[in-house]
Amino acid sequence: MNDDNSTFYFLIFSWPLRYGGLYHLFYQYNPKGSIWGNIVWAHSVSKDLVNWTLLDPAIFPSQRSDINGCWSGSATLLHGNKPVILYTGIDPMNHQVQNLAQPKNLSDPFLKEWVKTPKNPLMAPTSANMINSSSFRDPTTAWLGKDGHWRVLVGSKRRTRGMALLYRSKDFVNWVQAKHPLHSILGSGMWECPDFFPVLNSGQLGVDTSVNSDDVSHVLKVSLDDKKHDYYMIGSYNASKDAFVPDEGLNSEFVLRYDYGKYYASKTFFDDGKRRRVLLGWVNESSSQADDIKKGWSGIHAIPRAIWLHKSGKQLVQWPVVEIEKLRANTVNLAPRVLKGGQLLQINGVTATQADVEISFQVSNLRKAEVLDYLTDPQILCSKKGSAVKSGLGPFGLLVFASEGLQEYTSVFFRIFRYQNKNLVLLCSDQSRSSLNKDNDLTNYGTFVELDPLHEKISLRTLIDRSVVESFGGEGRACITARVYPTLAINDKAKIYAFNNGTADVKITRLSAWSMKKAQIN
Ligand code: DQQ
Repeated sequence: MNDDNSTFYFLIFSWPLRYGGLYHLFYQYNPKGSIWGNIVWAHSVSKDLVNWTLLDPAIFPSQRSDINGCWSGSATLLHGNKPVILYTGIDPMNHQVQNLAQPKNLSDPFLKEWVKTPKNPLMAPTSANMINSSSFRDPTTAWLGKDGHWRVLVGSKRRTRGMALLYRSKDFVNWVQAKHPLHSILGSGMWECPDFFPVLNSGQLGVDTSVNSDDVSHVLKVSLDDKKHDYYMIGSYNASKDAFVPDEGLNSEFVLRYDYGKYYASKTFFDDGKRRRVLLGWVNESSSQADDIKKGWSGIHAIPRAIWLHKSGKQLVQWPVVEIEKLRANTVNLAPRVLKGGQLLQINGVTATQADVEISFQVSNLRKAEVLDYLTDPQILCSKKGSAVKSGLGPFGLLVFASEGLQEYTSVFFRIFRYQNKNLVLLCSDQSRSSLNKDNDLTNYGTFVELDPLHEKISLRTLIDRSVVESFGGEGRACITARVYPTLAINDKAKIYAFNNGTADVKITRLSAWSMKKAQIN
């Protein structure tokens, strides 16, 4: 499986239940093999975003306009709770075109059958519009303007200029390309899977995709094909010009990422029932293709995250949806304690291969913080200074998937630096020792976390599940997802530790851990 194509909450009106709903998740899927190919839209439903039931593929090649593949796209809920899907079809000439599908029967809560309009394709590259037929894909969820016209974005590029082409329609069938893209950036390359949505300027609630007022900022997220990461910008949506204006200026480049590990082709949706915006993303493999074929599957979707604007207005915050806590079993709470320089503290009593761990650290002063002479890319810093490299303040954090003799472990940790007059908190996920199988991708990941290490808690939550380690630093201000395939640290052989490999002591102010029950899948 790959890209998350769309999720929405579909209300079911039935008597006597009267009111309830199902989340519908669509994603890119190869029904004939475990590596990319033969792409259809797989379809799963859930009542809680945790337990899922797989249905038959919703959209698969059947028309001239999608005969070579049904690639990414998005759903939109039209007036009266009517879902529709716009997706990219690959036509007989291997051109990318945009198609529409609708549920056959709206009284089926599972929305099993989808019907394509015979008018497809609704948007196509022509010699007149100068669109490159191999760079025209992944329509967004549409939003409604005050003029009653729907708007949708399609990812594209012209030479090296990545862009989000804008289309408008009154009836969702006839689409007219706007003269200017919503936004474009020279040198950014192809924009895959764009997403464009409002976030409230204060608070954690979400709003519908069509909302635009003084109370919201807008987020433009794109999956940069050249970098294979999901980047976003915060700004405003100028509805009269139909243009996105980044807060950092029109010429600003993509800097912020949803996740500094493996995370791509993600999508958000507005969850009306819980009034939140939820993010779903694809986490690709660290295993080799040969191993993927052997194991018979590849690609997973990360735990859905609630997403909102940080009070600084400068970045987003992400947190696993609260429903995931239903899987927590046997809580282990450790009393606050000092973790001495060089100390390893085993966290007993939880299933180490399937766990949720929350830990907070406190440092009493920053005298021992290592001085950085120049600012380096945090990922490079994490590669040079893995968990075995000592400094004054750090590395301290968690060792997960650790084998008995520590031949294998994955470490997620903080390191505090002093750079000019600023204290910098680095969060790393170090996979270099995660597996003795060297065919795996063992790259280290890292990012700075915008937090004041003297006055705020230095917190980390890590969700561990067999081959995935999803970490949330600084209460969701920095996320790193890693894929690991240990050979020794498996089943009941795996262990979890808190560790401090710095020279200065740090205090653990909170440590709670849970074994996680299995979600019911299928
Ligand atoms: N995956 C889809 C494309 C999209 C890419 C094809 C992103 O539509 O651009 O499976 O991973």
